[in-house]
Amino acid sequence: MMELKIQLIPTGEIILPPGKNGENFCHNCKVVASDGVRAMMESALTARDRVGVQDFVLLENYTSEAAFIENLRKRFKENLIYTYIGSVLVSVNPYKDLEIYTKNHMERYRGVNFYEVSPHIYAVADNSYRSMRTEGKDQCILISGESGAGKTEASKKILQYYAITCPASEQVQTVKDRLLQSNPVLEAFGNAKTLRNDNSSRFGKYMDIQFDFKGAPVGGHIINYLLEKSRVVHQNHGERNFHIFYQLIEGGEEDLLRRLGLERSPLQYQYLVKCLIRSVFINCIYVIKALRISDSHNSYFPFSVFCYGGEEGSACITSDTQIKYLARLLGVNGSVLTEALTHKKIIAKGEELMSPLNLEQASSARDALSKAVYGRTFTWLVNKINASLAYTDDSHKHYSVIGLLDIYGFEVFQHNSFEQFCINYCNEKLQQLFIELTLKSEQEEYEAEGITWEPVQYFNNKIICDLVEEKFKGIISILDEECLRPGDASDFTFLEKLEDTVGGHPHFVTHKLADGKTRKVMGREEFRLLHYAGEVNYNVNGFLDKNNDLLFRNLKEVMVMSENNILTQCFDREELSDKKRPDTAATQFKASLAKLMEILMSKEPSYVRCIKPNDSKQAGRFDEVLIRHQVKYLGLMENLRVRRAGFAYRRRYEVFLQRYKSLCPDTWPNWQGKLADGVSTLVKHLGYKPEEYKLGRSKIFIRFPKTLFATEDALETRKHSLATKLQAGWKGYS
Ligand code: AOV
Ligand code: MG
Repeated sequence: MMELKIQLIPTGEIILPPGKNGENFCHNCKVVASDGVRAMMESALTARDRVGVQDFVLLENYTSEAAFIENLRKRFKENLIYTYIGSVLVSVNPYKDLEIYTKNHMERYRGVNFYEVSPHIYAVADNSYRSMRTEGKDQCILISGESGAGKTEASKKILQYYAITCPASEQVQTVKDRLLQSNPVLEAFGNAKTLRNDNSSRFGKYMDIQFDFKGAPVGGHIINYLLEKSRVVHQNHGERNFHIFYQLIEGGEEDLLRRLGLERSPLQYQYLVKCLIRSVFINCIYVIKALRISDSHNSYFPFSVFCYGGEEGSACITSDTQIKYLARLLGVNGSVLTEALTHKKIIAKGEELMSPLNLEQASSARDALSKAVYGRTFTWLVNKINASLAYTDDSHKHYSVIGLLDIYGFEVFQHNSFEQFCINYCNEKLQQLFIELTLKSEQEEYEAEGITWEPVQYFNNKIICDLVEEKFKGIISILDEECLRPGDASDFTFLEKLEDTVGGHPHFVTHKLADGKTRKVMGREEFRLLHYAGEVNYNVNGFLDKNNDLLFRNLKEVMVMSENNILTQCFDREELSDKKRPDTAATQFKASLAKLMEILMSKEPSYVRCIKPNDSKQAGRFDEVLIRHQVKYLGLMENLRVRRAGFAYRRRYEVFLQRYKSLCPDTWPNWQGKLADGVSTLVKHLGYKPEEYKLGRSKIFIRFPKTLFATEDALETRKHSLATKLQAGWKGYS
């Protein structure tokens, strides 16, 4: 019987263990046998054609976008959703459950070199973990991509990987459980169905996972960024409010609903009726208890009843029952609350007067209160989760960190407002960081190794970040200026001021043309930003209010008197003293993003670039136009070119020499001199041309994959012939 023996050569970056699709056989698979094996080899190579390359760096035609997309398509068709560009992981959302996240899969990636196994989110997680352990440097994993591309799923997979594979003890298990449990709670309160994604994150999340010296997760900390709280009071058609409301109404226990004064049907509630699909109820209350967030009888989340004001002219509350429930839940006096919801306190000639609100004003006061209560409760919840995750063991205070960033992705709707402006600005900042760090780190390595190279041209989106955030002349500064200006400031004076100040900016457009004519395709209430990821028209309506984010003073006064033990922690008496106006929403957001960038810069980054395959959330649909657009704006082609224009492979001298020394009589069996000289002797003997490689301080840089492939081939041939000769009793080098 013929023995089939297929040998895979561990070339580090190139080879994979066998996979069911044959994707692991690449062209330097060598067959140590004959005939029948050749057929097998051929089928393996065909498989390779079918499934594409697992690292774009290996693409023959690496500058061709078409080849790039084709490779993605081949892999997507075979359910191979992950592909590398060097160490960057590109992930395409499969929109279906794949059997690739089992414990067995986790085991396969544990402690294994990045390139020895097929691309996977677990490989990224494991690589960061090992770097943290071996190099002692804090890590972060940055997950980006547009809304619905799979960022949140990716971050959950990473967290699960650590929870399963890292060392455990009883105490550590509790931390692991809490880390995992924090997700459904935060998603219930912070995610919602949008037109782009049924489970869209409406807040940004950065989570530190803290590891002790044994590599066990011992704590965590979450920073949340700007929750889209306007969703509490308004949703676009086809979208929903935050999941928690539907979960509560559809799945909450009778007793709980009774106490909250809630009816079963969301149709009852103005805030919830825009889109009704059934919710899967996750019983948050239980998880909240498990997290030890809430153990007091008086700490129900106080956002369950809403009331509307009455007639034209001056508003009134139509339902006594509702206001009673509301007052009870908010822990405030009913009549004081009623007055605050229907009147505004004004000061005229030094005297305080209560002026009645009309229906519209009362509605917006009610909405402002709902937003404030929800937004602050959310922050309170994050703080509580943090307290529950805090690393408490004083004896081992030192810990290492892996940070996970999962923000809201770039989004464009028919109608885009202040929230989209902030979300897309946040994505600009992240893209900026990606550009700086990928190019910078690549450049730094060449510098450190004393290698000169030609930088690759790429679009730097710094110009757009500046347009938004620059002091005095940036959009946020102009918005703030209008927010603080007394008198006739409005959303429209803001737009006018924008036109005056940044009208000539190459990434800013309004309906006004330079020659005084108007651009018909644009509304008069809009400005357009040419983002790195595409054009977005923003409607200025509501910008000032949302940026000011103010609550009428008398509503604030009511809230600081609340006896609800959550709200007392959310509304501080200090707020009533008019010492300093709080920063506007956009300015706070800008400052928090600047801090985030600092945090990320201080860590060793890894990247996951998520791609959305189609707009209909369908499995198996590969919409080429949509994908090409993302490949373009994510800068993946540039990323690949930088990776290749530099050098496709780099190896430390000792590693290179150890592997290939048998290929040159001067380096075999051991090289006695300097490592660099040994490598130089070896590659000259192998016939490397000067343009194919460079020698740095501690590493050899090889420009083309084919050079390394050829060397691998030579090594294999040599091993083969050596084996034959040894069998024939041969001794010595030839
Ligand atoms: P996002 O986080 O990038 O969007 P999600 O991670 O919420 O996107 O993914 C959207 C949906 O795609 C999920 O609810 C899943 O149904 C599906 N999905 C994503 N990744 C996978 C995967 N690896 N395997 C199977 N299904 C997946 V946003 O938060 O809207 O920016 O703001
Ligand atoms: Mg998300």
